Amino acid sequence: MPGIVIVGVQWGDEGKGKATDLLGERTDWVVKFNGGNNAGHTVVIGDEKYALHLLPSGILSPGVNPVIGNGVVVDLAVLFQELDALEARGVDTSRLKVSANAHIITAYHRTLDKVTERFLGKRRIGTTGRGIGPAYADKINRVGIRVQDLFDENILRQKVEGALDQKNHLLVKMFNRRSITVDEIVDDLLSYTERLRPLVADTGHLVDEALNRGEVVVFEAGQATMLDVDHGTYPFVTSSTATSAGAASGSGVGPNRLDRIVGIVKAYTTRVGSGPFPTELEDEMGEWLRKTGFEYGTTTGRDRRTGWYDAPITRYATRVNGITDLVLTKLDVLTGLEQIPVCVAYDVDGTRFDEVPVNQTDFHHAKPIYESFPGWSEDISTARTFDDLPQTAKDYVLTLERMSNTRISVIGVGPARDQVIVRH
Ligand code: 2SA
Ligand code: GDP
Ligand code: MG
Repeated sequence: MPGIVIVGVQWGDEGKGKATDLLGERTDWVVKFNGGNNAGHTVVIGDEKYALHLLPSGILSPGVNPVIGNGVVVDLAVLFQELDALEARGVDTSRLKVSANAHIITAYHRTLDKVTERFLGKRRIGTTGRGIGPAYADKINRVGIRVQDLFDENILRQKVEGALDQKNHLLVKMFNRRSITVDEIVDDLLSYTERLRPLVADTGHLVDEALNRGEVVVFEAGQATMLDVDHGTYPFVTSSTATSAGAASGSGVGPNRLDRIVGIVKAYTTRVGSGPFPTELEDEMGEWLRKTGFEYGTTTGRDRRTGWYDAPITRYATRVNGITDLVLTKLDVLTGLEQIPVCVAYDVDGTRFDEVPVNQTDFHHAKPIYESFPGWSEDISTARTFDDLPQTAKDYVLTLERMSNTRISVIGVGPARDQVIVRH
């Protein structure tokens, strides 16, 4: 099975970085296909902890070829900061390739992201402020700057002029900001050209040839199903395709190259930013989950909102992504609870919904209908086989598996690389 996609099932931070890293030993390529430095993947290797934003998690495995695909938006300053920081810690980053078709995040995208959020006030999305939405908007609006544009100053200048035209009007007239000059943007972008040149490639072609040779390629999603621009809780979503379909369009290979779709799902639920979250706990229990699970944003440090496991969301993600296997993470965090509630359906203004409602207002009104399952008090962080788990923990996993109609193949019992149970 050479083409493996890793996607988030819920609202992100399920542990995709660790899952990708785990596959590292048997992987030849890791392709990031959507998002940008809004992502935050934490990988723990021995005593070392790495927080990756723009770079694919596979960069930490020697022998893996990391790729930034055409579907990614690249902030060049962040790219080189991350590379320098990893190099300083002894990680070999020399195999990284960046798609010539990836779009660039510029200073005006970052500024627009921040001022738009401020302007929206209570209606804000709660973005990471990294310029992601405005960069994708320019891509769709056909005024984006691509990696390949950096190698022709004339073209770059024309494109930046075109992109700034309407934006300066908006910045000055609507947001009371100073206008941004073409020169400052072009000079900044050109300052990266020589360092960027050797990294740039036709990455779709490279990955396709690797698949033809039978090499293993992991397509790593940023964010998650419920943040996907089409299938998530729109408008409280990110601006890219974070579901498995994006793996093909965002890396330039055909959908028939995707053999396994692995969904990463947390044993409870978290969300950063605004938007509906039926099982959210805004009480001491929620604070306990946040503290115990260490649920703070990897990129922005924001508190993550926390709540119980939501089974309809996993069923929905399984359908939308075509998930073939689930990795259940952070089961260890639930240790010590007497009872563990699981959302099995929703009550929407008196009507029962067994699946995620298609109507946004319904999802905003959805109240969880819970079933409770007995917890366990034993430390499970050293369990390495399914049978090492206490019976009630096994039952919890089997219940979630039954509710999602998909096999839970791997269970996370701690942040470290070896804290996993692989079920055969
Ligand atoms: P954006 O910046 O335009 O992508 O924000 C739009 C929404 O997408 C959410 N989003 C995320 N949610 C969870 N984790 C993400 N990455 C970081 C992490 C987040 C952090 O791993 O912790 O550090 O705050 C991520 N990236 C985007 C975002 O919260 C908005 O709801
Ligand atoms: P990602 O965005 O999906 O890659 O996830 P993040 O890295 O943002 O957040 C997941 C966090 O959970 C990280 O701090 C991981 O080190 C940690 N983690 C992953 N799997 C497990 C697990 O099974 N148990 C515990 N306790 N922590 C885990
Ligand atoms: Mg994250």
